[in-house]
Amino acid sequence: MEKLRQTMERLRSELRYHNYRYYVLDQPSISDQEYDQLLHKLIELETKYPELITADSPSQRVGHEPSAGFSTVTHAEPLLSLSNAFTREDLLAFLARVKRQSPLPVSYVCELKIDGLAVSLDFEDGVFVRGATRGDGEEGEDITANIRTIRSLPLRLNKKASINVRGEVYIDQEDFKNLNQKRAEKGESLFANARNAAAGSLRQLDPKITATRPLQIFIYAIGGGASGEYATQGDALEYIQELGLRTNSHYQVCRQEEEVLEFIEKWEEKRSELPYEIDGVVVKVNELGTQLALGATSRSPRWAIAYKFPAEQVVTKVLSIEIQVGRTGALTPLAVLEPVFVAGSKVSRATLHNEDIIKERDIRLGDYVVLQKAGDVIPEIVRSLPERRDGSETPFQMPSSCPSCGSKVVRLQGEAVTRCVNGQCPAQLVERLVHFASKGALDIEGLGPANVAQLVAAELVQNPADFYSLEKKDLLGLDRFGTRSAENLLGAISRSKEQPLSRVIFALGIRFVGAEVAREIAKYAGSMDNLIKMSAAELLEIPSVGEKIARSVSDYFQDPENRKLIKALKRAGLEMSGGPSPHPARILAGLTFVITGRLSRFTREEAQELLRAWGANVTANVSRRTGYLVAGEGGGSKLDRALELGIPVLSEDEFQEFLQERGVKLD
Ligand code: 1X8
Repeated sequence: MEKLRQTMERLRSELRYHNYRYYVLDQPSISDQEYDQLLHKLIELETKYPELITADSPSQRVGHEPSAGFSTVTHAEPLLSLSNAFTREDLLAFLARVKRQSPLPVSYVCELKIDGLAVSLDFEDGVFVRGATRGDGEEGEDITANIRTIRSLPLRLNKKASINVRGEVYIDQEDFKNLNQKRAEKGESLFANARNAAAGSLRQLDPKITATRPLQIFIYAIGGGASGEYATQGDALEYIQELGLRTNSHYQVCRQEEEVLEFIEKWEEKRSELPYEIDGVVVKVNELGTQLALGATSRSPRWAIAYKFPAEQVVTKVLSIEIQVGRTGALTPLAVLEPVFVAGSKVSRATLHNEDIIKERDIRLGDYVVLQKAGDVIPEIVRSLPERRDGSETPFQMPSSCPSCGSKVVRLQGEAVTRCVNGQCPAQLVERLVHFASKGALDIEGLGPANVAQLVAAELVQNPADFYSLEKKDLLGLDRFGTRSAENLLGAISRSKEQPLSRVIFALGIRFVGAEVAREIAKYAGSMDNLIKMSAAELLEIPSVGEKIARSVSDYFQDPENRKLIKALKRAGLEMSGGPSPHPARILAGLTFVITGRLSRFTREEAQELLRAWGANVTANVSRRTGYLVAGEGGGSKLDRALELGIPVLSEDEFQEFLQERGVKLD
């Protein structure tokens, strides 16, 4: 048995070596037939002696069972996105800032920006154990079984390292074309571009299907920053290669800024010679110590930038202009185009933003226009081609009434947006409800535009809280709903009650409150009850909340309709908590104080400021809602009123003790 085990391990070792030569180095040293013979010998032995199969055997790339769904993985270290540079000026500004902020001389590494999907991979003692998508950067999906099928990823490293690496999964252009051709022959739907094909393949629940897709991978970084093995990104790339992982060979260490610019120019010209799509160049600070010193914002590292190649442009025709009504009532004109391929995908619609932009770009119905698309960016109409007009083109006119509800629309002075201001407008309601249920919000699968529109039309849902009182019989009366789909939807709705506060805040669709700001607000407020009570001034204390946001949030919660909605959501059983713990500075949140009389240790104003800084409310008059009265020397009517209402009264000494007990620092 031991001899057999050794034989099998020798076969595996040989196969690993040839895999490496073929997929990583692109320098095979045996023929495909010889490789197949080795693999078959191994599989034969493994079939006979299944107890001798190891998880990292080259035969074990395809898992056995399709899974029901992907589980969530929390990244040990967030996967940040890169900030973008679209022009030479953007890039020079980045280089200048780095130079200014760096303690030591800087060199750079330029790498190709692969147009694929970012993944995070974990190895334990040198064995591949987990692969995850980037997700929102904090949490991704566990796609280990699918990643295992990628031949250019060794399942075992050359060292017994326990490390996390990051890379990009992609499909070569040629492979993508063949894949689509095969799909066309089988009557299957086609992928719009290589990136979508790679994304779709990684999202397969059955790894057997993923295994048939020509996925490849480049590894470009090691998680956790510096280690004894390398002190620069250039060295890290070499170390990644030493581990047996596949890196992209077209990188360059640049000591001069001029070299960075030359690298970019060179690849902008030569990009079409590569077998895969790139959408730019990543420029990184080479020295890991300097990377650490520069740090990162909440979104992206300050030591790297993605220089995006200029957008691709094509000419197409505007067939008509439709009007969309958004959740805030904004009327957005949308150009319906003669379909064209641009930057790897088919485009048949493009937003025209608003009336002024259409005028500025002089876009008329029937015009030929220049359409531009850069990588993953939304396609845009840049200008019209007046020289190609034949006189049949007609200028665009913003409608004077809402295409959904027919009420008059308004455009305020100084604003570019035309709005339907009917709060009951069904199109707005549908959009608000769809937003509430969307992926970044309460994430209720099954509540897309079509189903929500049905629910609104059937008058089953008038506000988001109504989702929670839907019953199976309500759904069974709708199009495309059977017992199974109705139960699934009700399950998804019910599960959404556990979503954290931050998602609920985002889901409400408060103007100017995106997912990121919602997270900050949730962290600070700690609970919906606290948030409702916060004044605009208090909201302003939250990092990343400025005047505009603070006013919008406080206006939102002053509106009785909105308060009713929050109450209804609470009654429906939404937890609206469970998010990150409250901001340490808000340990007095929810408490209301009144201060009266003269204090000796601080002035009344100082005491007020202190309390507010730690999250408490301070009001002028004692009422049933007052939590504590702080009474200094000579308190009069307020003291009487507090005693009458049974509200606790604190002397100045007691007040200080009270604060200290709760961890409020007094200096
Ligand atoms: C994204 C990408 C990076 C690299 C190549 N391709 C990408 N798509 C690289 O560093 N070589 S880095 C990156 C990111 O950090 N978001």
